Amino acid sequence: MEKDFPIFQVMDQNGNIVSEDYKDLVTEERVKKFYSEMVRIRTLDRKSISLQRQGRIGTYAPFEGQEASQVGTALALESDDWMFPTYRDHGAAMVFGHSLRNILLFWNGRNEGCVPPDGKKIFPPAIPIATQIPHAAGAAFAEKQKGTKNAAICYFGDGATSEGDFHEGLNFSSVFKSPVVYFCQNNQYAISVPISKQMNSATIAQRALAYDIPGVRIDGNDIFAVFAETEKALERARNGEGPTLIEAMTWRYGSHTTADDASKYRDQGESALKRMETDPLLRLERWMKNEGLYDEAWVKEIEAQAAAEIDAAVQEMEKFPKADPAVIFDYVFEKPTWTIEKQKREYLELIGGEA
Ligand SMILES: Cc1ncc(C[n+]2csc(CCOP(=O)(O)OP(=O)(O)O)c2C)c(N)n1
Ligand SMILES: [Mg+2]
Repeated sequence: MEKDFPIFQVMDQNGNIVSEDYKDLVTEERVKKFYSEMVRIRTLDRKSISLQRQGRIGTYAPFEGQEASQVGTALALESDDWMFPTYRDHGAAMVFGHSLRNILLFWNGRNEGCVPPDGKKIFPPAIPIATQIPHAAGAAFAEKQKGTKNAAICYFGDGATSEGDFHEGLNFSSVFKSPVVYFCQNNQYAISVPISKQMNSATIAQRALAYDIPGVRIDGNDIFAVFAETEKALERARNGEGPTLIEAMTWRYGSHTTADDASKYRDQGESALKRMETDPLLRLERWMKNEGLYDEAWVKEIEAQAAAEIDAAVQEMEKFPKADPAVIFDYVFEKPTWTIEKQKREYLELIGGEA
């Protein structure tokens, strides 16, 4: 099966173009956009880890290593499309136009952080694994029924493909030809469970066969491959040809979350080596150097811009009015059960607040 689903690359790890058909895709302007967005989201990611370590946000899920997958997909979307992220896809949400302040509020446990800017169709990050897959199938189907050309992108990890929701979502959208792109970031781990213990099939892409939809396997650290295949899948979706499953091979360099220690279950040497060889930013840098387009002053400038933008968002997040503790009970169900009301009363009494 692995040879039926080869890993598609436009650019190899040394920054050389290996798919001549896609040469036109690689323009200086596009490279600069890809690079600067990857810097922006990496800066947010690193800053968030340090905020968590200082107790200024809650548990955080880092995505360093997966930037090409997130930026390449988000930049392929049209502004009226839908985005269904997981807890690890706020890089994609940021590139698609989410509010940075709200992304940080989310990581501070605030329900306000789930709200996208007006008109942006970005769902709250799915924490329960794979629940967003049927949501995306349904939202995309609704767009089709309304006769629009809008599509949806749905992100999930390798672990999510073991869930029933994955199969239900793919089946539904295959039958009804929902305009949705299923984008799996295969970072090869579901927390501490390696993919070899997660599934018996050699690839995730081959699961598309069961639903008679296209399944492709790509190098998720090659931003050109990500962009090209996502665009192609979106075009199919808009043309009424239904969903596509993309398996993007990648790796998270950090831990699952700030509450996890990857050294307990993963060879750190292997991760360090992967970073040297496959880092999506380094790869683009190598392309720029090969072409004589790497400009250190420009890189410093975009790094400084990203840092300033993120610092300003952190200040806004920290200035945001304090949370009302009652909201953790108020948003469980539309109408609270008597047990939740009792818990709320007891909790507010305990902390000296009012019911
Ligand atoms: C329904 C459900 N079961 C279990 C969990 C606990 N859990 C949180 S993250 C995770 C692993 C998911 O791995 P993967 O889909 O590969 O995504 P990644 O974290 O690697 O991005 C699990 C099992 C959960 N959040 N939801
Ligand atoms: Mg995973």
